Amino acid sequence: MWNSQQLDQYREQGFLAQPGLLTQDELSSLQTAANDLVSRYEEMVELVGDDEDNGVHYVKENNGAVRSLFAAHQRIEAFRQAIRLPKIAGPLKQIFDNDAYVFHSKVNVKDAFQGTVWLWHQDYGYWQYDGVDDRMASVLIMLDKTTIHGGCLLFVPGSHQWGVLEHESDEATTSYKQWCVTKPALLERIQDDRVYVPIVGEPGDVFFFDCKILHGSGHNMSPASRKSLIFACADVDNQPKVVENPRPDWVVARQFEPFTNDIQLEPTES
Ligand SMILES: O=C(O)CCC(=O)C(=O)O
Repeated sequence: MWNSQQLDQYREQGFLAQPGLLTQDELSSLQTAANDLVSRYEEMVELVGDDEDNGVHYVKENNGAVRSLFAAHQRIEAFRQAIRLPKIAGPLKQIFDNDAYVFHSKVNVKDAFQGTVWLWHQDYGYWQYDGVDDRMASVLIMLDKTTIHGGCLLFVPGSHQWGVLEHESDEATTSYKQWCVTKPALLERIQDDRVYVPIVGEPGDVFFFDCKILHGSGHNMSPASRKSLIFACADVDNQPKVVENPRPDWVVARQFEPFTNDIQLEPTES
């Protein structure tokens, strides 16, 4: 569980880093599962399926490299267990002051030389269209060393307090339809490089972040691939309402079983 300083820091800057949070064993089982899913792509598609509503859903880059694979937490035991670790489920329950469910999960891959950009966005820039409110947060587990040249994430501390910025749909830049912050909205907020911080680190480092933090990441210019496992989570009382064009189950949960049931919230100590 977090102490009150950690919780305050999360609330102020919109994210909290916990370097080395996972043990080597916890990390190894996630790395093995993620490496399997990526390297045995064809085989895994046969095994677990790859359609709109079932199985692990893969997104490939235009150049053929795997970019993301969604929904593995429903089928891969190591992923199911990771989100239930008290050191991960506990802080999420503290953030919401309530139980939480997994809205979606994904392994993001930035393949060596081939992994491409995630344009500047707030996650809630996507999720606002899914019938949920902003009681949402994500946890990112680094599965590989993550460097600036490898196209690490950039966070803008405090930007979660800016409200929902103007987003537009971009289907041209990458293979994945992205909702990104418009250039005028970015120019208003980002005037120089001091505004953002690179999220670099080692395998096993964990980052919790708010659904409205402004973030993005560049192309992987390095010879090292990097993967991260991200769980997008929501307050159990924040379930998607009916919307006009619902997105499929691999990206918008239709199961709301809390993963935080075993966590007892106590008054936070400093
Ligand atoms: O993995 C990355 O580099 C960026 C991921 C991201 O921004 C997202 O999944 O929303």
